[in-house]
Amino acid sequence: MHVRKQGISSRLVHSGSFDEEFGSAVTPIYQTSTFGFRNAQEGADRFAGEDPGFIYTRMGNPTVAAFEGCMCDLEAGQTAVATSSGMAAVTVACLALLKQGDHVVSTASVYGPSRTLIESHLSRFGVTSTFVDTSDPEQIASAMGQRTRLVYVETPSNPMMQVTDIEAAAGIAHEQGALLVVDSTFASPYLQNPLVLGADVVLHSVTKFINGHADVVGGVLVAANAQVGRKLRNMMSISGCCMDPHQAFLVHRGIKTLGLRIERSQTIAMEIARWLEARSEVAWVRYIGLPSHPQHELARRQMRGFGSMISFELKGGVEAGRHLMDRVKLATLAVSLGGVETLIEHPASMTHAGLSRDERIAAGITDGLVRYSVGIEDACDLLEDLRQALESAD
Ligand code: LCS
Repeated sequence: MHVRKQGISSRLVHSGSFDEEFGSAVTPIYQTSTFGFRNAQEGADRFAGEDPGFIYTRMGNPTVAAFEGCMCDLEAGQTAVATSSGMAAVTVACLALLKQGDHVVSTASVYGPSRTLIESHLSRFGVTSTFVDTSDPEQIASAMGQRTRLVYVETPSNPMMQVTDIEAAAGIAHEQGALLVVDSTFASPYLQNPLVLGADVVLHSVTKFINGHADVVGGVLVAANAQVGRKLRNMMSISGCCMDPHQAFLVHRGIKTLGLRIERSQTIAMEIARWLEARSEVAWVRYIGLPSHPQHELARRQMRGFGSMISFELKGGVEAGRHLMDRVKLATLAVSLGGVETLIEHPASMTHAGLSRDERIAAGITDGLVRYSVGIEDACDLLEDLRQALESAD
């Protein structure tokens, strides 16, 4: 089905969702580990890549392929590869695109485990890395070396909401013969398309906005060209980081309402961010939609909206933050983000606890920072929840 020319909301609903065999409105769950061959020649042809049929679910499956087709369409890529989790997508990208002796330049405030993977685990295989503030293109350029093969950017970044200029980063990476991989989890394909801006690979933790209902863990990689796409698919299959058909069915169902969810949650997020900024207890607020955000103008150019992630710090620091997290009643105190339910968490002791304090502070992740993922509840209830938590004496 050729749907490129349709608007994003139409494509969210329809891409990859039709089953040719019986005309079912959504792709069914092909709950099978393996696919029979009609004869030995057909099996040989499939393994040789001369017959596109399915072989074995770790390598590919119709339900998973339907979701991959949808992601390829939404991100304007050539090849999409679904993975068992967002971290599986990060791992597959790194293993597929790096070798011993290579160097990675990355965003200092990436999701904690992504940094730990690159800095503490890939280093055991001879891969070196430099983490910089990629919202400043000059810092990317000056971190590049002879052996830099990958620029790995997270934008907006978790949890500091730093926005990196994807076009500028692609220019710097390509000039040095490196590839640009963008973790676009915080934006989702509804708000930003990194491949259109020159990135080679875009990745998502589909656990977040794409699925949107806090009931599935998954990931996806989309490559701008087929050659890189083949490397990613091979590594996904070899490493066993595959998405299973039931997971794919659920995330493909979730993505249909991505636009509705984001439109609503980002409207509420703007209201809450403004409210927080005006509160005397609050030291600072980071929300991309606020003019006070350092890359607000860049986000306006690069993204189609500001999303629903807010970071802030209370004047009372860690203690005040803990007090708040323990007293909210409607927001759930939990990690993860991008779902229909509002979540609150403490990066220094939770999502980013794997980093040393020095690394965290250098990345701007202060001890008192609180991260708030806005869901689709009523704005007035969320504001009241925050108000009572801020004002409760004990
Ligand atoms: N990339 C980003 C930007 C993320 O925020 C996460 C998870 C991942 C990759 C990994 O995806 P996963 O394997 O969990 O599907 N971020 C989380 C967070 O901030 N809280 O809990 C998980």
